[in-house]
Amino acid sequence: MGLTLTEKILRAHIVDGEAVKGKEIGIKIDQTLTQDATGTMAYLEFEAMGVPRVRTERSVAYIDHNTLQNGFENADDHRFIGSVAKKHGIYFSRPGNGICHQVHLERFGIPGKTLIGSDSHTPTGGGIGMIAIGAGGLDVAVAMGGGAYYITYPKIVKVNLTGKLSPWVAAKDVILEVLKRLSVKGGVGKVIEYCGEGVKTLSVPERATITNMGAELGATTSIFPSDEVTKQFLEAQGRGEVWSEQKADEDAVYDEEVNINLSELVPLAACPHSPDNVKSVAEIESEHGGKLKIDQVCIGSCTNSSLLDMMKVAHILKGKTVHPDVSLAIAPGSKQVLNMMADMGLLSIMIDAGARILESACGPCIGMGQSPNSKGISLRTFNRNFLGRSGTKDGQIYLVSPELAAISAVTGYLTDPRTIGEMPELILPEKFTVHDNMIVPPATEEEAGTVEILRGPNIKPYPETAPLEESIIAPVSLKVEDNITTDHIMPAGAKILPLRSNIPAISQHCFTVCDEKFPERAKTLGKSIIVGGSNYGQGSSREHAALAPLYLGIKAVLVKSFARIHRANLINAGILPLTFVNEQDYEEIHQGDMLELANIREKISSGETKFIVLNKTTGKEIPVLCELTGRTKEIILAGGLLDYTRETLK
Ligand code: MIC
Ligand code: SF4
Repeated sequence: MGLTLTEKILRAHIVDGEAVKGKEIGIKIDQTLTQDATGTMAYLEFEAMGVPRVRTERSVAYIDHNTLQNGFENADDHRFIGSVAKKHGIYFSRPGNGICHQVHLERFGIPGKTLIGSDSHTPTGGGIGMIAIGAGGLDVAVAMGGGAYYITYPKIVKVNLTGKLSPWVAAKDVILEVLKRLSVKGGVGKVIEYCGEGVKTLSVPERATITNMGAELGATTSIFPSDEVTKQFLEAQGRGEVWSEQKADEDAVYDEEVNINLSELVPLAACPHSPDNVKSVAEIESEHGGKLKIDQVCIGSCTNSSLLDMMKVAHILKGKTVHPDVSLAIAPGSKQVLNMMADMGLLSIMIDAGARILESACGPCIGMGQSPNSKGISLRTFNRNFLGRSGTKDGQIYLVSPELAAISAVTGYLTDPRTIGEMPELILPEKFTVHDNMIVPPATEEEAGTVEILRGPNIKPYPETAPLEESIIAPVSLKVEDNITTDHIMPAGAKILPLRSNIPAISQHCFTVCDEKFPERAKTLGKSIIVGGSNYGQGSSREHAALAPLYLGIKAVLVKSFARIHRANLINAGILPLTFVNEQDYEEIHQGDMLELANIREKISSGETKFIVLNKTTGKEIPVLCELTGRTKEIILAGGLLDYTRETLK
């Protein structure tokens, strides 16, 4: 029986466990990446492991999230990461060099290799045939130390692409269509593998848009084959020698199949406040009784900031002026993109049209500036439109393609780009401008000893952990609903992001989007439990969404179901991840109820996975599951991955 591409790469990297669907496997990680908002923690954790030099083939530390530097905190963090990188064998991509995923694709990714990154959009690398997975910072730290990365051996979904995109219909519309069909939980436990005749009609940046936003499906990752198109892209980057063909066997067997005829797709938008709330322009117009007037357009983010995207945008803006009621902001994805935009004259077209050019960084995507006006309608080429993420709580964010964004910025309302007229053939240059002068190589092993680590006062150590208690008796400090994102649990934005290296300070903002009093209440209670609905913890990989609760005394989280990375982060932090056996029991627990998990340590040690939670307030017994395998069981018993790893890596 033939193998899928995912299985081929996974099997070539398995170091622990067996290739059996649903079972846990440990894979060898060839490359890692971090960004600054999760990076300081990851490097503190790496330091705590006591490994002198990274044991991966390539590790890169990017600075792209916290570039506002509104105070000393961000700059201190950048300096800290730069010094750790230099000492421990990690390449350092300086602020201004671009968004981690865009730069990694351009300069470091290699088909057939494994990559994990402390950012949920790491699957962008799947655009060139890598198995690239988003993970918590601690998992990345372990991989840098040479440890395996553990995932559930996934189910593999074949997305069979046929046809060819019609003019002005974009790669963004492909992934929006997939999200519409599968939903934000449709990808949990699965890898999405793109196949079929339609693949060769898509360029690498288009493929990367699709794999990037596959994160919004909750998928482990997404992957395209590595073919002639990939080869050309890598050659244009001056890296042709790293190319290899990567593809599934002809007779590969998949667990599920989705068919998409690219020729039939139309321009789409994900409406507020979820990436799977996808509708066509016509549907949105009819819901709004006609045209939808807009206030802002933002173009950029790791999903849509490639040179190709910028070429399309410049073509649409050429000779035009941004509508007087609209603010247009454009953030190119990397220094390379920005440089080439300048050389090709695209930048002056955009400036002339009235666009506000931002630096090559995440920027508005993570609420670092450009928050829309009150109730403002903002069209963004980004990947997430969760409530409040833009920095304006009642902001209405629509996720769209660069084509749709650009034409709408000119007309002043949501506009179907197919009204633009004839689409020119936009061809990527044969050679990209390569100048890696903003990537600092690490010190040699001999010099590493003399490199001093530069720590600022905002950098506080990892919170204290303790081995799992015998029994847990604790009240419910918070009850929340379905689809809670890590942006609810640990909000980001310009005010909170600078505290990413300071868990005591950032904890004061934990869950404040849902309940402003939560941090205070949890601290007063000393220890407590959170209850939630399905797909709890979707979105970002930020381990802060587990570390802040750990600091606030959360001992267990009991929900209908978890998102993959967040569940792993809870285990890494030593917090028990519990799920209801019967989802309707969610109704049997209220905020303030006292819960008991009797003899939990003994039960988990002996391998039990099903327990009773006693609601001492109502007397009701509630069956729950806590499925921990050998390794995750040991991690929970030890009080978290850091304690567990310190021993095993020695
Ligand atoms: C995001 O898009 O939410 C982020 C900010 O890039 C996060 C990482 C973080 O919270 O630092 C992610 O996607 O993992
Ligand atoms: Fe940055 Fe936004 Fe991409 Fe996250 S989704 S890495 S914040 S650009």
